[in-house]
Amino acid sequence: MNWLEKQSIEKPDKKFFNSLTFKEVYERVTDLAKRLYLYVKNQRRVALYSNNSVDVALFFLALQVMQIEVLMLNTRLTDEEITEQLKTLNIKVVFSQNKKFISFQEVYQSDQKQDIKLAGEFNPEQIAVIMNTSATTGKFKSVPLRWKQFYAHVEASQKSVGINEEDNWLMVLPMYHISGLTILLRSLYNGTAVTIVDKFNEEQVLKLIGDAAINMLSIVPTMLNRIIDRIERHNLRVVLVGGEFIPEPLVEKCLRKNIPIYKTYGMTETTSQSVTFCVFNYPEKIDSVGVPLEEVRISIKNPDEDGAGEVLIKSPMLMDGYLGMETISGFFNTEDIGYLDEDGFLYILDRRENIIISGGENIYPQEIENILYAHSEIFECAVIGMEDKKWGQVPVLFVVSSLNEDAIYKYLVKKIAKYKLPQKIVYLDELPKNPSGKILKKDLLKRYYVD
Ligand code: S0N
Ligand code: MG
Ligand code: MG
Ligand code: MG
Repeated sequence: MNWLEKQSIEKPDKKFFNSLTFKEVYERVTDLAKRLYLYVKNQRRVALYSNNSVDVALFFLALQVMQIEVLMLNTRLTDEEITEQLKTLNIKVVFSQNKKFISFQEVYQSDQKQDIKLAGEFNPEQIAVIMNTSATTGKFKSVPLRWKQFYAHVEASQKSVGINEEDNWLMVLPMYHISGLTILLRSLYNGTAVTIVDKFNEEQVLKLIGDAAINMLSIVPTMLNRIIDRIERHNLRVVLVGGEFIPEPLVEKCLRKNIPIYKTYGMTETTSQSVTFCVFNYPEKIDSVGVPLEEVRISIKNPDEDGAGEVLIKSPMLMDGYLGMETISGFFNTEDIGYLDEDGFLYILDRRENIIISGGENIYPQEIENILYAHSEIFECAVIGMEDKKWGQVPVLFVVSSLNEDAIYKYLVKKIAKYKLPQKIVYLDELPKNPSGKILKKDLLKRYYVD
């Protein structure tokens, strides 16, 4: 029996998400699967394109009981980026919130129902979701997550943050990121409630927190910064914060306001959370990202004299390997730099080289540079992350080019999502290079400080 069927029998009248009970979700999903059959009958893999909604949650679950691989598309991507992802993954069928693809409404209204056999149990080896992550090469990599990774994740996560029958987890992080999707899956496994909102709206989130309607929250620092000063009363049991560097003043504010902040470190490749801790319990470890979840092992590769090196992770939540690439045997190299203290707490000193995290979205300079170099009037370029009050970091472009700013933006805006666009362009006659011709990125920011 799969988790949804089980909860619909054990807790039929309990709220699952928004106004729907577990039994209602089960019935809606079963009905939807029958209507979906004709659309997906020859497909092994389809995509969902949607901001958070009850519909996308229902479609996701229906595709799971049909044992179809689901690519979750980031709705901030441009049409060109989406086309490229669908082509690479050989996906022909996309369901979406709007008419861009096959709309959810169309499927609900279809009267072509097929009686089909649905998954009794989620097969551990079945790929449940695929999420594409940007990569240092400039081309995205596809992370396939199988049910076995989710089985391991929900248990380990539950042990790290506990469970309460009254839990109601606010989903403001997008379901197309692992940070949002795992909220749905943890709650499905735990038999607890989720509140899905379509986008991050400060007033709405503050109201939900203030009314004590929700007690569980996953959030990135960029969002938390926007609301922290205005949180007064609350009933929060766990606030899971991660996805980007977490500034210490933000953590301190949470502590002062009695907000139970759990710092977390994880990524799509590890099915989210790998390392977590409640800062209340270990205020002296405020700088760390926490201790490994059960069955997670952390190892530091080539440590320097201070014990810092590349952070390696091994765990049952770790993906088998990127699609089309080698299977990982043993440890996965996050390429982030960190160290473990004597109590086993992990500290992240530096994110992997060249990654820029803007508002929780990962940006790889190489991707933007490759696109720029494809233009005949861009002679040299380097994209570098700069600290930013609002987004944590933003990309800045250093360029040697005969194009003006407008022309550069016009060229980029069709090709890359808006959050990847350089927030500033600095023109130079030539970029600093080492004797072998490699652009000295670290020098650039220092030498041409921009504010
Ligand atoms: C921060 C968010 C909410 C910002 O979106 P907002 O305010 O809704 O913006 P819009 O109204 O859509 O657009 C306004 C303008 O802002 C630009 N823009 C939007 N987002 C960004 C951005 N990130 N960077 C830069 N610019 C942005 C728009 O383009 C628009 O521009 P103009 O005005 O010019 O048209 C939103 O970005 C957001 O939802 N961010 C969070 C994404 C996220 O979930 N990231 C985490 C990914 N990481 C993981 O999944 C692994 C870690 C993890 O699992 C985890 C993380 C946190 C907590 C828990 C966990 C866990 O382990 O469970
Ligand atoms: Mg991601
Ligand atoms: Mg907004
Ligand atoms: Mg955008």
